[in-house]
Amino acid sequence: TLERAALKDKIRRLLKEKNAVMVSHYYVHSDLQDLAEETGGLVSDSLEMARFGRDHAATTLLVCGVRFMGETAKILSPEKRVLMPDLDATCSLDLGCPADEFSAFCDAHPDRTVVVYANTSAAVKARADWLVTSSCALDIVKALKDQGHKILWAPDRHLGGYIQRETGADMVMWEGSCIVHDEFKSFELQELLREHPGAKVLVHPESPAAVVALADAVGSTSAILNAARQMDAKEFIVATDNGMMHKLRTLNPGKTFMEAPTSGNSATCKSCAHCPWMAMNGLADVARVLETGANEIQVDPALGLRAKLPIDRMLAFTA
Ligand code: CIZ
Ligand code: SF4
Repeated sequence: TLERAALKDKIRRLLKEKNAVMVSHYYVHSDLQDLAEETGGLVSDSLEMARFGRDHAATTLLVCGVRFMGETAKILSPEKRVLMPDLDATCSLDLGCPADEFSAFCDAHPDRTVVVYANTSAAVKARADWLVTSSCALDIVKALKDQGHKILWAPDRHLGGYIQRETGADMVMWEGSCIVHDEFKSFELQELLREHPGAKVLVHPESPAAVVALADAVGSTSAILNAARQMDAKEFIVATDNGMMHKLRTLNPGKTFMEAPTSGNSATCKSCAHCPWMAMNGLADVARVLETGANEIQVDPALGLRAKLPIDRMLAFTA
C-alpha cells in the first residue's frame, strides 16, 4: 500500500538522519527484514544480531525482535542508544525465568557451571557463567563437559534436553519453553510426511523431543537456512517460527517450504507457528521511535557489566 511505501521511505530517511542502523530477527515481518538489509543493517539470529550491533559504527541501534535482544545489544554497547519498536515484545522463556527464583535455583546447585540461553533478562544473564544461543549451545556445552564441568541449564527444557542427549553432559534443568516451538506435533508431522515422502524436515531444537526425532536437520535459524540451501530436496517441512519462511523462500526459489503442523487449539497458541511478541514489531512504530527517540532500552550499568561477562565468553568462543 501507499502508506507502507511512505513509512518505508520515512524510515530510510530517519535511519540516515539519526545515524542509526536497523537489526532485524528472522522472525519479524518481512518488511522489517527487507528494510534492514537494504539500508546496510542485518537480518539474522540473536548471536549475530548482538555481534553486529556491537561492531557497527552507528550511534543508535534499532532492534526489531524481542526485548532480550535489545537488552543484549545495550549490554554490549552501553554507549549506544538502543531503540525497539515495542517494549512489551517479550518472550515466554524470559517471562518463565524470573531472576529471583533463578538465583535461588543457582544457589541450590553451587557446584554447577551456569549456562543460560540468550532468551533471558539481563538479571538472569548476570547470574550466568556462560551465555549460549541455539547456534553455539551444543559446541559450548560439549567443551564444558570435556573440561569436567557439571551444568545448570536454563531456561528452555527442550533445547536443554536436546543438548543433553547429544553431549551426554550432566545437566540440571530449568523447565521453561517457547510457546511457539512447544506447539509442534509429531503425530501430525508424520502424517504430513506420508503425504510428502520426499520432503526433508528442518527443526529448531526448542521443539519437543518427538518432533526433533523426526528431523533431517536440527539447529538454529541460521543452521536451518544453511541446511535448506545445501540439501538436495524439492520440499521442506519447517518446524520453527513461520517468519523464517521469508528468507527460506527468497534464498531458495526452486524449493517448496511447508509449515510443520501445530495443535492450533491450545490456549497459549493464538497464532500458531508465529511468535505473538515478534509480531508486535511494525513499520509505524519503527518510524515513530526513530523520530521521537521513544522506547529506549535501559540496563542498569552495574548489572550490564556483570551480564556482559557470559556474553563476551560466548562471543570469544564463537569468534
Ligand atoms: O526462538 C528464538 O527466539 C530464536 C531462535 C532466537 C535466536 O535467534 O536465537
Ligand atoms: Fe521467545 Fe519463542 Fe518468541 Fe523466540 S519464538 S521470542 S523463543 S516466545
